[in-house]
Amino acid sequence: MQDAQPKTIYLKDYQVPDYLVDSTDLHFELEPKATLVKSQLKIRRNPKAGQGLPPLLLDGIDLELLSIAIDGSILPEVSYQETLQGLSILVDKPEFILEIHNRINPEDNTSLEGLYLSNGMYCTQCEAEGFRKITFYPDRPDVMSKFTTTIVAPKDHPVLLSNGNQIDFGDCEDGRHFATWEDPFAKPSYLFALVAGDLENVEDTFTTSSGREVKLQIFTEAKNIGKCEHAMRSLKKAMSWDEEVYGREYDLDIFMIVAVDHFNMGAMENKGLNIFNSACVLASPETATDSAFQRIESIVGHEYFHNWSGNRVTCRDWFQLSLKEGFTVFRDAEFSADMNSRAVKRIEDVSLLRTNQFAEDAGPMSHPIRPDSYIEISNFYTLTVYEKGAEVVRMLHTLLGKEKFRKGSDLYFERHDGSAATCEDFILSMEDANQVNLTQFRHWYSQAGTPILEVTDSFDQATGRYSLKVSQSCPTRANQDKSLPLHIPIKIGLLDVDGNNSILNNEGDIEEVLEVTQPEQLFEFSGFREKPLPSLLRDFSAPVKVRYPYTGKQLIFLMRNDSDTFNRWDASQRLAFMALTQLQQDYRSGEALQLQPELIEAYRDVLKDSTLDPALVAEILRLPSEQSVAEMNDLIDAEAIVVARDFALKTLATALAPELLQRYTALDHQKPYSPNAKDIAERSLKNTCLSYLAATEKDDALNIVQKQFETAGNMTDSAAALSALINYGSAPKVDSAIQEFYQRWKDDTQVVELWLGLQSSSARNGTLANIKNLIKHPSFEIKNPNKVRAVLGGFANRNFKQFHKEDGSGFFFIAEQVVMLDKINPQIAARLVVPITRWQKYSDDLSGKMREALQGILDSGGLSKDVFEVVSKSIN
Ligand code: B3K
Ligand code: ZN
Repeated sequence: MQDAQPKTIYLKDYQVPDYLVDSTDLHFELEPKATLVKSQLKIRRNPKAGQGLPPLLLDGIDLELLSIAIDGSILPEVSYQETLQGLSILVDKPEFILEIHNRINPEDNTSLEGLYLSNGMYCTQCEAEGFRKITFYPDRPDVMSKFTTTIVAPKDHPVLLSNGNQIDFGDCEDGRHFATWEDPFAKPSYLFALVAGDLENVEDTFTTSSGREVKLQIFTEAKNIGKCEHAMRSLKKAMSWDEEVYGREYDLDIFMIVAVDHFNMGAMENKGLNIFNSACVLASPETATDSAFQRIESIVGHEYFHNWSGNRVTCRDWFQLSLKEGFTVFRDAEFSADMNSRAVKRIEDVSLLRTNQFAEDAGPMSHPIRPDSYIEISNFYTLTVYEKGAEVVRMLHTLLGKEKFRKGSDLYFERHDGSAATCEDFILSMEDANQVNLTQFRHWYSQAGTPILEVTDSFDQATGRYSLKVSQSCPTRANQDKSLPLHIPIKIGLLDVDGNNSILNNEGDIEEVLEVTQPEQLFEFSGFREKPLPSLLRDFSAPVKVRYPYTGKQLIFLMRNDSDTFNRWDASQRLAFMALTQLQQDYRSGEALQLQPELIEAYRDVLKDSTLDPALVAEILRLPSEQSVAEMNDLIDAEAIVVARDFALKTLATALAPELLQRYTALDHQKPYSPNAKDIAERSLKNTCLSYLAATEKDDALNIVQKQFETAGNMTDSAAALSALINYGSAPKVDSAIQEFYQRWKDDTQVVELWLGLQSSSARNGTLANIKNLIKHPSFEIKNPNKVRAVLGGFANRNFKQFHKEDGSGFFFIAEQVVMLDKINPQIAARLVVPITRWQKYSDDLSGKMREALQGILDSGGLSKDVFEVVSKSIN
């Protein structure tokens, strides 16, 4: 819990470690309430750290110290001191063996950091600073050590795992058994892992490009053993992909994944022993939706790719987190794009970025992808570090091109293999491998905020010259220096009156990457007979907002003709946003609401276009979420957003009902489930049509929904129908569907999580009361982050309408839960509070209520560093 004065850590204060740890031998005797940890560390003064022998500082939290010895002699109490952060030990020689014995209590560890129990299984989570909850250690990523781990446990925990290769196992004299694991690769403590439990596994092999055979194992509780196939297939695909695209081969003889029900995030890349949230690894057609299948493929890939971008080359300090996370998200996004529909993957990622990362970057926790300070590092595992970080890497890829980017990444891996690197090292490798200068590009690492590009154009009929003027600006944070101009790649095309791409230069290119580097810059093109229409920021080539005065007609033209699929979708979003803005204004000025007939016709055309990828049709049809509309508005009027979007949705649904039904019926073929891109695309469109039909609230439409609910042969269709019923069905039918679904699936953890989430995101009035009942339901468990995310997170993040009720009831409820949850799991509590911290952007009534809720949290006292940082930064 909170120190007297939570301390801010600054990047500028970084210093190399005073001591290095050449080897780490760990010995665990597992007991739920009293696990004994013995560590033996071979310590050496760091030659890079200066003169003398300063005290050895070890991190340690919630540890019961039993003994300390140096070179076999127990240390007297005068030689060390226990501090709030750990231990300070007096040192009188430059090299020695330090042996520490301590006790920990995994059963009472509800923070899910360090060593804890999940359904009786021991498991660990050490990133970022969880290892210090296991034993005293220099728990920082630039201390890399070779680990050997012995686990002793009762035999009702038959599986004993740690990093690396198993080198020994056997029975102990007292009836317990043991296993010893050795990891030949030096690693920081955050990559340490241990698992012990009654688990089964599926096994496979992968032969690397150099011909080595690797054993692959996925461990889970026996009841889930049938749900591992998709993850295994994804793992093998990821291993081949990394060899082909990055030339990276796996390096150990074994790669293990363990599924755990209680987990703070998606998964963790521990060396050779990845630990996964069950929801991100287990799937079967009956129980998992298409998005779950895709999520699993991408997370399995992500964690596997970390073996190089994260483990072989790790981070010097936590300010460099985006070095491994931004790069690895870029790698996993490209992997998913190669395995599925590239355009749809890009649309999904950009939607997430625009809706949530842009909001983060405009909010009180705004930070650069390489933050310059933090109170609690767990709060900086953000969309900015991950997703914007990935966009920054993508921009390098766009600017350099595929081959040069690869030369840069090869050099980076070669130079820094086996060491802890910085973002600067990454850029330097890109520069040195390609003889380019990225000085200005570096500002992306130190500057927060979403840049805005104002684009205007002009055409000179006499000379046939067309010019684009681009001005860039970037909103600054409080206490931040004036923003510097960034180096921004803008991919463009220019469409002629027939919708074809014009030729842009003497090389005959129809697409160009403009490199914007100045606050204001002019780009000229010649040889035009008529003024072209610009298609700007194709494929979303930079994480920026582009403003160009498109008319509705021009957007419809782009929607129909742009050869860049992403921009076709983007035009539909701009168009919808324009309509929703108008509707909001009309609502506030008491005008009758109406949707432009041209807009309805444009949607009808898309819906009827059988040449388009059905997944893209679905993405275009789907109106921007309330949350993304809110992000685009300078001042959020929640009620007007809800009214405008509801109106647009119902008007479209009614006007397009015949075409929606036609498309739905054509796609409603019963074929065996397969999560391949084509089938996923068809289900996506089918279920988008279904949810529009349901929004008409007509009996015949609701009968179709009911029928799909009753006959669905896979979870995607089943969940889509249940969601449509929950939002639009008549009360008795909704209740019985909810009960029926639960009775059928109550023993399946992943499905129950889905079931909880669908209810908490229901836009129906009365949802908050239902949520208050749900948290008392036997399936809810406050100590399980997935359940918390489903019910409380679903409400605060995915239920715009009910969460933003004008009486503030949604905010006060969440605030209450945050205070309670903070005592159990500070990381999860700090995530949950975020939606109420963005009060500055809301209109007065709601912003006042949000502030009141935040103040209540602060006043409750005894907050963790996690919640304290998020709340105090937003309220001051
Ligand atoms: N590296 C982990 C995240 C750890 C978060 C700790 N609070 C998972 C990932 O990004 O791959
Ligand atoms: Zn990661």
